[in-house]
Amino acid sequence: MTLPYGQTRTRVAARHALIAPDGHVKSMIPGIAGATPVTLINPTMGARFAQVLITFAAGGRAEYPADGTETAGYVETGGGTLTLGGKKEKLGPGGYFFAPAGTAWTFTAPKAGTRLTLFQKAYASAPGIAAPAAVIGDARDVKGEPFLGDPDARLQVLLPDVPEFDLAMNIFTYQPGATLPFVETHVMEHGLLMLAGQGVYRLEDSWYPVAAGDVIWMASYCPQWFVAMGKQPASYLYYKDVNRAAL
Ligand code: UGY
Ligand code: MN
Repeated sequence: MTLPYGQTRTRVAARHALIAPDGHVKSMIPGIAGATPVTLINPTMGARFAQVLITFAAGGRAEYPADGTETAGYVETGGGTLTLGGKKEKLGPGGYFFAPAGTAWTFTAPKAGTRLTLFQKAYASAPGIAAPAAVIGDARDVKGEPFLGDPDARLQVLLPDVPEFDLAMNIFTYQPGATLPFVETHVMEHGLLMLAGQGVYRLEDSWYPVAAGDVIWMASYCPQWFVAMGKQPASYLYYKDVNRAAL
């Protein structure tokens, strides 16, 4: 969509942000070559995690070292080869992974135009709870469960829902007209990528029309609500910090 000069749907507020694709600017990241990384959310915005979109050219690669950062990754389009924890697997659209802190990983041999979204945070250990293990999966194999009993709003939980994991990565798919059942207000933060369709997102006291390609940051306690609109289902990928003490 071409907007008149000097206009954008992007809004960056104190406790939420909508980043529309028209405003993307690359910022190179060590270990990434032959690709365009865009850091869409990070602590400079007030977030406690980062959301990065990497769009690969043919022959591009991403190499991440073993350090204190953990990464959940999702292939939106295209595909490539993931090397993680002694495994080497091809990921296509819907392929995803979790690389625990202390585990190096690479993504190589991408198809031209591959879009890989990363959610990254510093791993938070908890007394008596083991560190999480690496995961490689395909969203097509994960059943969507009705959200709070609504079969028109289905949630796919991509990572194990156990205390070892201090982050979640889910896909929410809504039939046109379906909604989040109430305005949620919670301590967990979200990073979100609209994968398909359109709708209206309420963030604090603002209502935003959103469509595939849009990215949203919701800080802790940002009141949030969504309604899917149009004739196609709407779906989004999102990150959430989970399973750790309140203080
Ligand atoms: O998991 C969640 O908190 C989810 N229901 N939030 C959201 O979709 N904005
Ligand atoms: Mn939520």
